Amino acid sequence: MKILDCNKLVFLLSVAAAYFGGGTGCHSSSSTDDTDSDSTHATDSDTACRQVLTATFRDFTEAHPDFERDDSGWGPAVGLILETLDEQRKPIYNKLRGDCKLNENGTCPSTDTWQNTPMWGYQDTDSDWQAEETFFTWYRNDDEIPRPISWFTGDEINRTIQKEILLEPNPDALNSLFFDSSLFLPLDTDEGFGPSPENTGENYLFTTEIHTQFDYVPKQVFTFRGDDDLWIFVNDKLALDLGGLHEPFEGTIDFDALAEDLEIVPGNRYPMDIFHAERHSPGSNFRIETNISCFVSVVPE
Ligand SMILES: [Ca+2]
Ligand SMILES: [Ca+2]
Repeated sequence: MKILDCNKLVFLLSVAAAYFGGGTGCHSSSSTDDTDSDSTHATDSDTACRQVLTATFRDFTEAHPDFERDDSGWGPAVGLILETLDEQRKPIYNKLRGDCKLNENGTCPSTDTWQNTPMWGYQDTDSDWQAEETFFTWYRNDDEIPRPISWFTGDEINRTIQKEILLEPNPDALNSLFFDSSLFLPLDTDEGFGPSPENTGENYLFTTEIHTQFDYVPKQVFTFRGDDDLWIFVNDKLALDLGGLHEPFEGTIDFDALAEDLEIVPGNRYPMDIFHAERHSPGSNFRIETNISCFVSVVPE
């Protein structure tokens, strides 16, 4: 599969719809990309079916205890969140530790000893995150986070920036869209908190929140590969669970195979809610491949 370098990735600032080609997360521009993005997006409205995912990025630094945390080096931790969304369409912390930590084969080791044991918050230094109250901040704006908080000494926990991720036609597959970055740094060094960790010179440590809708037709699939945490909800039900700090990992939603569980029927439009976190430098991989032809953005109020 072709891997595009950073300059092939186009992020479009949704807060300035007339602006294309800048703020790409890359450090130089590409005239070819500018042509592609203009032809695809210049006349689209926010509610149209588009080959774009509108993303809310929240920038963090290692001052947050869940970011640049010691990494166990294993695969995803399944079951860190519950299998439904809360009333604000945010993921819900699982007070148990979840089902298992996947191995490199994508299976749960039978000898796993931490299955469904309670999380102990601050005492649990080996867990993938610190506590329910720290996870609460991942997908909420700084001014939505109640104060005071005991575990953070700075003024701002996060800074929110909205951008768009352009899905491009996949040159290796018919009727397929993709986005691929092996250095996924959508926030420039002059955005958010700037370089973090500072010694990397790049802006790692951020979360990605996407709310969209799609029209379900048979044989659709959606594949994600990346690090770190990634959860996808379809029709308000957890459809892909790659949570936790981990190496790049891949998972696929086969909508037909999951149709009964997700309670979806061809011919109808359903919500898809995507939650990602880049929580440890230096790796940041983010790859989407799907034969869903377009998405209807649901921009948060
Ligand atoms: Ca950061
Ligand atoms: Ca990472």
